[in-house]
Amino acid sequence: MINVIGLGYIGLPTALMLAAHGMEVTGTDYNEELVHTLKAGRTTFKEEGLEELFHKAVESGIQFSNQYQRTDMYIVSVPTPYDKKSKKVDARYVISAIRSILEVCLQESIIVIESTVSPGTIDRYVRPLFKERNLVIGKDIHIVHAPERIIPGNMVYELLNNNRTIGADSFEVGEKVKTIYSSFCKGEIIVTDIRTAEMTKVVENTFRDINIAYANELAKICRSDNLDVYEIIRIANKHPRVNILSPGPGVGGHCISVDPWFLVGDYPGLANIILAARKINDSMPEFVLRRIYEIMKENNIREVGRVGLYGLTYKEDVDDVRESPTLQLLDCMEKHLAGGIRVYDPWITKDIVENQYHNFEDFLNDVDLVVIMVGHNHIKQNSHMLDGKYILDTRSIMENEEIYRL
Ligand code: SAJ
Repeated sequence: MINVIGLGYIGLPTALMLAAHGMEVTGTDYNEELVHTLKAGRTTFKEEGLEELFHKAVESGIQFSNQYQRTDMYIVSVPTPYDKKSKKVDARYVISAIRSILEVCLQESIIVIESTVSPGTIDRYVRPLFKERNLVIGKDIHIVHAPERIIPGNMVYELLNNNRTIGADSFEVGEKVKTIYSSFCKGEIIVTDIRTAEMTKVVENTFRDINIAYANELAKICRSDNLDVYEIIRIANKHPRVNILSPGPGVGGHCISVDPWFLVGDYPGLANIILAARKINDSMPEFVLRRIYEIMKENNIREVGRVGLYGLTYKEDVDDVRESPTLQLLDCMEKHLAGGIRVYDPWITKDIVENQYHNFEDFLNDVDLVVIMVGHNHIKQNSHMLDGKYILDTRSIMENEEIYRL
């Protein structure tokens, strides 16, 4: 039996996928409410194809529990936040999950860590936990790192089709874990050592952060010289070896805006482009704020209360608000003691910020300037409702020529 620890954005789809492909699976989470919801037959977040997968897994007998199970195979997918000051990975949830596993696991268990960790974390924080208990690694217990790679919004497809990396101390254990993932994964599965797997994952997300930063820096340069960055990127991308990403209001999500900091924190003085990229992406919400003030001035909009931010999530068509550019922008406004801006997101039903609306029409009635922070399908389908409003489109999703862009 496989015990999946942590039933969040990664753990839940992974547990469901394994169960739906014939594995005996128990999903464990310490959040009682979450386990209760799953046991009652409801999923805990929205994601394309998740509902269907959930039903398949339930039919195949998946169990949910608050308890760690006595078995010989664990997959750990708990959060790995970073310490905002030191920029280093905060491995406390991984450590406590492993401690709890060691209380109950069978001899020769394999513990797979899917959570993203910075290079060296397993050596520094995980191996000592085994030594504390006089467990011989490679004999009494095995540790594996199989970093997740799926993108929110397309998780189910990517779980099935992405290539994967498995880091293990021995080829045999790596191959054993590969067999389990092969039950559903159609992509190539590469077995390597643990430090390489740790580094690879962080490097992938940093690559994307740097590329987004380039697009964002171009947006700033073009704005300063009155050039159309979108047209320039469109033309440049016709070159066979150029693929510039899209500028935006900042980088959010729990991965790309976090993982590069691990490299900055662990390799001070060496991670220079990486640090610069982080700073550029983190400066974007403030850049948007300055654009808002410019547009207000130009159009005689006197009150911030007549401005509305559309979108609270970190990207389109997901309900995840972690590190979202809109939240960063609201933070930035608070620092400047500016309040009163209106906010609406069709994907967020809970009240999480001040002046948040749950009805699109009410929101539109109260504002003159709509700032599109997220390109949800909802706004694309309802773009006609914005007629007569000033629009700042930070994602460049609207066709209309007359609107403001970054
Ligand atoms: N963004 C831009 N411009 C772009 C692309 C993205 O501003 O051209 C913004 C998005 O709006 C968002 C942020 O960047 O705020 C990140 O979004 P994303 O869609 O690029 O990535 P995530 O964070 O949803 O998922 C990433 C993926 N990693 C890579 O693409 C290298 C995913 O494969 C990983 O599994 C995930 O991080 C993770 O968990 O590490």
